[in-house]
Amino acid sequence: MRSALPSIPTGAHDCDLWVAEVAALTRPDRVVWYYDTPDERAALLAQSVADGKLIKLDPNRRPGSYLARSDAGDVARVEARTFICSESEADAGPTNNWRDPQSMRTELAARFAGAMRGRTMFVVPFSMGVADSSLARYGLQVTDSAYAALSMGMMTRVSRDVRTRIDEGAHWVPTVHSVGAPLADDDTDTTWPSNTDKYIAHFPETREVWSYGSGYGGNALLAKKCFALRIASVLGRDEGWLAEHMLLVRLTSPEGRPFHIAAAFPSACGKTNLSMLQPTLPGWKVETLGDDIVWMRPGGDGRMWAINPEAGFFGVAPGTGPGTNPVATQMIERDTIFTNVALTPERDVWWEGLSPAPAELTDWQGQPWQPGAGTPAAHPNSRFTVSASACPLIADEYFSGRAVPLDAILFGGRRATTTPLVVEAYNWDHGVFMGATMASEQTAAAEGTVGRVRRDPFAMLPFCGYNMADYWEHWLTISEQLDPAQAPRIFQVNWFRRGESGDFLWPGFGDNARVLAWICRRVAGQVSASSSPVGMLPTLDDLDVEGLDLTDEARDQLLAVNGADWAAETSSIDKWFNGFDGHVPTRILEQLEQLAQRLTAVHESGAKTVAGR
Ligand code: GTP
Ligand code: SPV
Ligand code: MN
Repeated sequence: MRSALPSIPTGAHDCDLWVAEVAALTRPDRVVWYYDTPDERAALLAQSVADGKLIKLDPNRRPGSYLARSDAGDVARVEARTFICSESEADAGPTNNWRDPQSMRTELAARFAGAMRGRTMFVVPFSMGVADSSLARYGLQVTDSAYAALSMGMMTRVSRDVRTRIDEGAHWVPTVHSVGAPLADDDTDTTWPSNTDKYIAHFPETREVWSYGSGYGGNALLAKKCFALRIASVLGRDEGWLAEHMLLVRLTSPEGRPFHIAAAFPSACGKTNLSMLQPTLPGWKVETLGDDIVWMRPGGDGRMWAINPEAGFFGVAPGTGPGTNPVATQMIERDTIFTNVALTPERDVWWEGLSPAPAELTDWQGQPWQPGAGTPAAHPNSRFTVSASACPLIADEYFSGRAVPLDAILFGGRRATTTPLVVEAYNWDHGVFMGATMASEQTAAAEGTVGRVRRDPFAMLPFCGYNMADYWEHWLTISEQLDPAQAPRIFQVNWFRRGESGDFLWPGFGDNARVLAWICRRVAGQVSASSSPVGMLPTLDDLDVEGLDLTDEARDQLLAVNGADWAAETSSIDKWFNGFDGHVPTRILEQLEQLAQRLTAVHESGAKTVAGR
């Protein structure tokens, strides 16, 4: 039996060897290659139901759909147990948990030894992006979770063809996942095996991922955050491209001009919703390209070209309903795996925000629930997993794999104060500064205190596989390959500003199209903007708020730049930059300086608040 982590495969035939080595270490009962063919999928779903791991929903209400209930201690990403194991600590930077790769390998080997006893080890070959496209990357996920294998089948492009390409010598990223719950002969399995001891470990130099102890979301679907963001960000640094936590959408104006927009919002801050919004402005058309991850690279033409490397959506259930997101509501009518939502007596699903609460339910933990129970029926980070092909607005590029040229990049978060509804950066450096200094209220998508404001640069705080300050430098450098006239324009948005009553000032959802329309008009050079210390704001007539129940005062508040708030913001950014050991690029420090100067100039002119009107 092995007692060390297998070394890194190089060359054509090592994939089988590597799989054998992982099996020798983890000791599963069986090793099964999983290609997600319709027959394999049907069999694995049926087996999971028979094993009590999935609940089959009523086929007349929710055809082809299932409910999974996780362990109460395994409901979100675990950032404190997520590690970047680069050779040098400085390469991980102050925002990541660093571990020495050799000592982590030893620690992991002890956890993984025998970890799959009594279980089936699935080997899942997957492609990120359409397999033939130039930006595609391949990987293998080994997992002892049928739920993870089934989810990978929807979230990525899993096929025998990928295995063939790997066998023929294509580069691939090895990823290993165990729920960390071996079974002895007489053990009965639990519904959601997991371990209180968790590791989500990344080895940037050898491009490997080892995940132990959790079966949930980004901890377990290793192609997503672990590969497509943390490892891919390192590949992008080394190869001249960018891996980003962004949605990707195409808006076509009433005149028929397409605009491609990518937007980085932190977890549970509105990416899925914006990627499939139903515009409340007449004549605008939306096509969905992606809801969570974008890979982008400058083309020889001076434009930035982007793809969504994923094939499915792992979306937040609460808040998703016919009023807020009718497209997603339709998309998950069938062939969906739900996790940690409530179950109705008719064997359908329910969550807060879907519809008025039914009189009785079974909550996400399997307990009886009634309205007024005082706890949510669905976990706040409950999710749906569905193929992107089910999205009624899915763009052709999902099938062709073609990249799209970006017109605008948006940075946004949840900020009750400070950040205006929309503001345009003065230039690329200012835009990178906006991304670098984003802050947002923490959500239920990760373990931690919900509501606490934290800096989440580029919405990549939990997802950047190397030093965050070096990543900013990479963003600055990459612009040298862009034609300034054709480079994506950069904007900051905030749907979550609150008024004095504590309510959101902006209606959000489909009405966000009003902001996107202004952004498209800016890109097209059709509207002007007014300068403010923090960037360029819409002028009164250009932001279409026709038909909204919005007072003049609310509109002023939405676009207000409050001097005291921004003084606090700049000093907090300054303090935060000091934690980067002199790594922050000079061009970013200059942006902070310029922001402070613009704020001082306005202050000296006597204004407390400057709005864009
Ligand atoms: P991850 O999958 O964790 O990366 O999340 P996400 O960024 O895709 O967020 P998502 O679109 O799933 O939205 C998260 C929550 O925010 C849901 O409960 C939504 O209903 C809510 N939300 C999304 N857009 C808006 C908006 O414009 N306004 C308001 N008030 N809430 C929104
Ligand atoms: C996020 O947290 O940003 C998600 C969910 O998209 S997870 O896949 O669990 O990371
Ligand atoms: Mn996400």
